[in-house]
Amino acid sequence: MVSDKISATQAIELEHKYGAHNYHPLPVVLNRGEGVYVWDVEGKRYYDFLSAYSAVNQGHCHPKIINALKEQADKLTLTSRAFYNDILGKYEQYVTSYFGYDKVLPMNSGAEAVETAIKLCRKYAYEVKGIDKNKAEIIVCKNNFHGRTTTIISFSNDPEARENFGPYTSGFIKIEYDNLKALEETLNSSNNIAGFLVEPIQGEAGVYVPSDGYLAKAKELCEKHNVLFMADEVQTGIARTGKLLAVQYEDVVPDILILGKALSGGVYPVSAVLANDAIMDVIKPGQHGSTFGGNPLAAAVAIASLEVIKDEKLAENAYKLGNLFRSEIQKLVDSSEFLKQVRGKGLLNAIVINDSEDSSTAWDICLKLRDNGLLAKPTHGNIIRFAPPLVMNEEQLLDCVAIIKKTFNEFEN
Ligand code: IF1
Repeated sequence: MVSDKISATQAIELEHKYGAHNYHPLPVVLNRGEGVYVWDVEGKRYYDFLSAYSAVNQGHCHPKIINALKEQADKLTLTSRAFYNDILGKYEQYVTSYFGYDKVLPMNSGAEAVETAIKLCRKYAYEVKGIDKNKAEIIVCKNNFHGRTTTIISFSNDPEARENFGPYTSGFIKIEYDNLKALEETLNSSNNIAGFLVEPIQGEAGVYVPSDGYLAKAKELCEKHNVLFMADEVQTGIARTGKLLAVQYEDVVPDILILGKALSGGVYPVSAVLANDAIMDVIKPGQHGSTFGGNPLAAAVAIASLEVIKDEKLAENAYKLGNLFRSEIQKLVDSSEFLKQVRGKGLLNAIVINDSEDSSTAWDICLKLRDNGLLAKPTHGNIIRFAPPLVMNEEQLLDCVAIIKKTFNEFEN
């Protein structure tokens, strides 16, 4: 049954009838992926410019990662953490030395990793810093996106993400993103601040890159106030923005680093929280965990995924192609009334259309891009995110720029 062929219409109808309506996908039904390409059920090929929200940085079905998955799947998939297994420790050693931390706490989804960071930060605040019980506060930024759990949406300001999901978790202070004065004032306003949780680039907000120096100065302010700096690199991490981590543009070393998505090359849900012993050691047996966190399949897949990033110099490639993409699109922006701006870092970019935020223009453009062989998704009515797999080459990127150019031209006239 699983292997039976179905048409695009059937596939869409099945999802619509039997699946919760918590998404509004672009109408395209995919059944194969390889590198920068995906194919629909009719065999039409597309450039993937979403990369599953930056999870597929290493390209679809990377042979090295798939082999690691298959080999491990034949041997051992899950032990739970009730027992040891022979690969988790190797992965922990690999990932901690890769990112330069003493310890890792393995989880599965990005949201779980963010939850883990919040719990770790609070526990450290009570047990090491000495904040009074239940008084700890964490500073977060407006327009953040950190996931979908009840606690995380408690500090979102997106009405869709929040409405009618209350009561909400308390203990969070929202400040403006990219505003050091707001951070400093909030840090000065209370002795109960435990941490600052921030995305190095705000993805969902529309690929909003903060001012140069913001992250470095924010880290400095946190240090001064003995407040943990927590970087959510779930989307920006693992070479997406042209460095292994986006915080490396400003030589910032977060106290707590949160990773997910491309940690597995999009092959399997793998997330992680990294910290040094002084922080991580506050978590003792029984205090946090997950049945699947750190399972053997995840460990094997994550090692292979991180090796691919280094072996294929994907951060360097994302840096180079990102500059090319923005300079090519900037030419379009300069010559068009229809386009407002291109912004981003590495291969995490957005094009802002000259229309209102609640317009359907970005959606309509994405439908046309699809017809022209390129898949992207709007982040707002007038913003489209462009984030291809990092294994793209220059020729392919220029081909994509031509598709984008042709599509925009169809709209202008
Ligand atoms: C969806 C956006 C991307 C994230 C950051 C944690 C998580 C995410 C910085 C949670 C997840 C996703 C999930 C995806 C849409 C999406 C997204 F549009 F909302 F902003 F990537 F661009 N921190 N981001 O970006 O990770 O629990 O999902 O593994 O469908 O909701 P998760």
